[in-house]
Amino acid sequence: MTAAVKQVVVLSGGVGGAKLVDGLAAVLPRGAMTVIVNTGDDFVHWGLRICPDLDTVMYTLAGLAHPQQGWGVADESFGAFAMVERLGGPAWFRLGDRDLGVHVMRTQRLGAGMNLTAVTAELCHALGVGARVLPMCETPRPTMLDTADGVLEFQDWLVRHRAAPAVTRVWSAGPTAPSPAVLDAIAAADLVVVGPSNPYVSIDPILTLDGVRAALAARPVVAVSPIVGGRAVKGPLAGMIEQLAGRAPSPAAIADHYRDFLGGLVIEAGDEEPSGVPVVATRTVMSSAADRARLAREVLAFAEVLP
Ligand code: FO1
Repeated sequence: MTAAVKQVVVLSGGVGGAKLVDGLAAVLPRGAMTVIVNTGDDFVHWGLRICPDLDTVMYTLAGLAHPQQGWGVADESFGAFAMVERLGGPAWFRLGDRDLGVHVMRTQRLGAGMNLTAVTAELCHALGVGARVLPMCETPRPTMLDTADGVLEFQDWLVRHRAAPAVTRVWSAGPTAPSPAVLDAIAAADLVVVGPSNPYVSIDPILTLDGVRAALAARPVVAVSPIVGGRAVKGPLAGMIEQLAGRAPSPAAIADHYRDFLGGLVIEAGDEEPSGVPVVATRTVMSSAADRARLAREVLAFAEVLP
């Protein structure tokens, strides 16, 4: 690639993906980044449409995200949660009062007939988020997991069951059409970055939408490994690679998962191993805003030298 990177599209899900998005937002000019976000984690809870990965990206870019958790809002109160619990309502999924404000507004705007892309843009604008944040599709497409305890929806498995039941299959229910803006963004991208997200539950829901893998195969694509030293930086990924791919968690497992469109892989220094694609090794664990910006710069620099 020779031209300076103009439009960057990031595929993101979970906390790791949002951190890299934050670093890219810090180093790219305003208007240069579009984030395509997994909505397979979405569910209806307390009668509200909850979109965890959209909110994690939005809160992170708005500087509102809970610093340790990565998801939810900093400086939260749980007055409403405590009342719901007192009334015998579902209390396995912690919703803070400020977070609730977003779910209330999103549910109200969707109910008024707006689509999720428009509602997300409205919420991001209100919170001062400059990047374009796109849900992967407009309609619900819940991620389902076949487990030893039966078929579970994603949040039920991850939060209520603490990701304990072994997973034999991850799949998506619902329509398979990406939103039009998603395919347009990929087609217009000078570079696509796949964040350090869980390939099975955060990225596959995006890849399995009609036309997405083919669109990616026509663009330069760089991924950041979510596996460091054979372990997941956060969440249940290492066990999922062993259960679903029947192999040890490693950069090669990530490279193979994205084989048909991957141009290069950014891995943790020390994890070097043959993985069939160009690789750059650096520090990929992001513990500060400086780490996020540095990794973002290294991803962009790596993309510049790819064939
Ligand atoms: N994760 C938990 O482990 N426990 C929770 O109670 C919880 C609440 C929650 C509320 C809003 C939100 O946007 C995310 C929340 N998460 C919680 C995280 C969520 O399950 C994951 O971040 C994503 O779905 C996958 O990364």
